[in-house]
Amino acid sequence: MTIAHRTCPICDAVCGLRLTLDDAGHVTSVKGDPDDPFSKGYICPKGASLGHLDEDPERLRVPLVRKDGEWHEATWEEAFERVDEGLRSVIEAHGRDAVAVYFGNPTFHTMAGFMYRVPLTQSLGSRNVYSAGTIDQMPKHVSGGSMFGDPMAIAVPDVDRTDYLLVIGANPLESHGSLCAAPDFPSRLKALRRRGGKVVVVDPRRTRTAAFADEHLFVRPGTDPYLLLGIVHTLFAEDLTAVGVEVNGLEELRRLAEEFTPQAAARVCGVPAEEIVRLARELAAAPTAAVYSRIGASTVEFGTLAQWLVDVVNILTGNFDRPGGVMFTRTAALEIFRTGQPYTAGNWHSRVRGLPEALGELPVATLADEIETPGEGQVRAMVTVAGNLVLSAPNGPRLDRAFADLDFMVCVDPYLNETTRHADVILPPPRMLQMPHYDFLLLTVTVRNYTRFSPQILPLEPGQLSEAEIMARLTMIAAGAGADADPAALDEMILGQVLRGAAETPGSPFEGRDVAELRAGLDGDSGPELMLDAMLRLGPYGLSLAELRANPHGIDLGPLEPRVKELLCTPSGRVELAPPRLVEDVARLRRRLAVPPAEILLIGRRQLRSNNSWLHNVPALVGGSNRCTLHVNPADVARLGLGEQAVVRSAVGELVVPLEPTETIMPGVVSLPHGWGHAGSPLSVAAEHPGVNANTLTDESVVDVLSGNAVFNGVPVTLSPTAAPAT
Ligand SMILES: Nc1nc2c(c(=O)[nH]1)N[C@H]1C(S)=C(S)[C@@H](COP(=O)(O)OP(=O)(O)OC[C@H]3O[C@@H](n4cnc5c(=O)[nH]c(N)nc54)[C@H](O)[C@@H]3O)O[C@H]1N2
Ligand SMILES: Nc1nc2c(c(=O)[nH]1)N[C@H]1C(S)=C(S)[C@@H](COP(=O)(O)OP(=O)(O)OC[C@H]3O[C@@H](n4cnc5c(=O)[nH]c(N)nc54)[C@H](O)[C@@H]3O)O[C@H]1N2
Ligand code: SF4
Ligand SMILES: [Mo]
Repeated sequence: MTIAHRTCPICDAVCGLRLTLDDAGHVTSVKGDPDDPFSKGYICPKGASLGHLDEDPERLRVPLVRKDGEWHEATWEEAFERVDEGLRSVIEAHGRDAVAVYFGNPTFHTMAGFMYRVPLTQSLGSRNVYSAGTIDQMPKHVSGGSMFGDPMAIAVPDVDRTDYLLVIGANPLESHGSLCAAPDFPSRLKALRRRGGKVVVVDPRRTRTAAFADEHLFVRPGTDPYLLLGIVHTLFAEDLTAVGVEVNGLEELRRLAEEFTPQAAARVCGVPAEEIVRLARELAAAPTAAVYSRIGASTVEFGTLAQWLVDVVNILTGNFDRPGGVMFTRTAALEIFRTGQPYTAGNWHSRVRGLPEALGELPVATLADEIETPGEGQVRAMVTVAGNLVLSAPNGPRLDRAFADLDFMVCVDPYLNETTRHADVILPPPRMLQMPHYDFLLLTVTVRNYTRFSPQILPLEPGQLSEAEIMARLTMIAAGAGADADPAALDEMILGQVLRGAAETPGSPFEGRDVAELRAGLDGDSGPELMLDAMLRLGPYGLSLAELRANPHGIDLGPLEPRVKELLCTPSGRVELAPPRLVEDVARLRRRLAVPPAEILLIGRRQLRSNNSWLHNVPALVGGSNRCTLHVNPADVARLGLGEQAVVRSAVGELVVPLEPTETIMPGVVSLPHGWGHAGSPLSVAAEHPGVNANTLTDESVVDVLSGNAVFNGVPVTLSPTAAPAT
């Protein structure tokens, strides 16, 4: 029997786990790690199932290669040769832009994903770079980039010290938090209320978080910017502003908000005018307050405006960059990547629809256009890493058809699923417990400064490849170095760049040092570990991998401290309250007022035992309450004469779905979870609990214009009765 400690890699809460393994390497129990100073023993049902997930007998153990429509198990050499041939022939015939790459959500939860995403992108040399960013949080990056100059500057609510938390379009009691890593959100919110604080939730559904809160207000999907402008209007009108940082654009903001009176906002968003006024007054009066917002106000038509206005309200009420308000984490490893270069957006545009680049990426909402539309630069090959776009992207079924037409596709993924079934080659990473783990990115948004490294628990089997080696070899192939290039050479190149950069940077702990000597002093068993060691040593706490190994439960690095002055890199050196592109987009918001609202709007929802599309093959996580049903208000069921199921139609598709009538959703709104739609899947448990693909209904032609982000919430649909069995 062995006891091992490890951070849970599934969601953003970074809980510490305590695993027990038998001599054969089977996980016999998973508990929360009581000695983790951040998560203090908390665990959710997904973390508790980590052993089952990791040992899923249907995970791929060797590469799969498709020949004449049939899957064959292959050696790594055969698989990489096939990848080399496939990518080379597309690049030779059609150029580098003909290869698109997608980095899915788990890329941002693995060490290999963090380390090789940029090198792989650079070696592909294609403009067709996509990631989960544009089906999730790109609006936050664009608004942060525009206001603070740094698109990675994301302020997190200081939930442990705030007196007032306004949650707009997030459900942390089921999602466990996002762009805000706070393990055991329930206890943190309970503590907030125990110390006399208040929690208010704005959501078209009375979610678990809303039911827990002191107050819940229903809002019409997609209308949060009107609500927020109503709050801004009130703060100015009642002289309640208390700006504590240096800003530009205060007067312009005041003028902009003039027409959005609480009464005008109320007509659109459905929150009564007196409630909007009260929210503004309460935010201003609370000793400290934080507005926190996620998917419900990000994957919407005005996502960037919503995310901007959230920070505007935090700034106007004096709650920005101060304890109890919203604050910036100081990370142990990632500070060296803050470039100090002001952010620019829309540096190029997508070929077919002319959508803007953001953070070096194009919007997932236009990937199908780029594959289907002939001409110079048409996408003919696809590389996916940790993504299942057929279920995750807007109008997933269109991508399903588009992927079938590609000349070549390679997927780095442990499963043969709805997306990877189109691949010519699937390269499976090893089990999670066979990889070291460090949350480079999630640790940039923790509500306390904290760090924790998890060493690899189980060895690789003979001949098995780590995810780092898979990514490195893919990168070398993309760079034209061939199928048998040595991945260690790439690691040395990347490490050399980092060390050289540090040696040349004035004030860096490595300034003026010899690169070879620095390299010899690094500690780690793999490229990503060596990289982590370098980054920790260069970081503000002067840590090292050895120190992290010596503290297997993690290290508390103290409460968040004000630091906007260090991060700010706008050309003006001030926080921009009224960035021109955002101000311009308010015109679109104004025009929207003239468009009559749809009768029924579709939104999504997350379920406690799901995580996007990939946990449905674990028996303990499917069934019971974890079902793919449409939440609909009983008044709508009666009005439309619906039975146990209904036909839901949108501009792009239709579905037959089982209904779950519930008063917890506002009339005129229906909610369907995403990540389902496993009918016919080779994954046997998932196929028994298929559900339907919510993204059959979401419309890829509608995006948040500024960020190109997909719209999953506020999709116009119609509902009608059906007698046919649910599909
Ligand atoms: N309608 C609707 N659609 C949505 C959303 C919504 O709210 N509504 N939410 C969106 C959001 S926020 C997100 S982040 C996206 C997520 O969408 P995707 O980025 O497509 O991610 P997943 O669906 O989680 O698919 C993850 C894939 O990674 C594989 N995988 C798991 N672990 C590993 C690993 O360690 N290494 C590798 N290489 N692969 C691994 C899994 O097998 C699976 O194929 O979905 C989006 N889609
Ligand atoms: N259990 C579980 N946890 C997860 C995931 C999962 O799939 N399952 N996915 C992970 C990922 S990738 C992410 S990005 C995070 C997301 O984390 P969250 O954003 O907290 O997750 P959601 O449950 O999508 O919360 C969005 C809320 O917005 C509401 N909403 C919808 N439309 C609107 C609107 O127009 N306005 C307002 N104000 N509210 C609206 C929805 O009803 C929902 O309650 O969760 C992560 N954690
Ligand atoms: S809340 Fe997230 S990180 Fe914590 S145990 Fe559950 S899935 Fe893992
Ligand atoms: Mo996400």
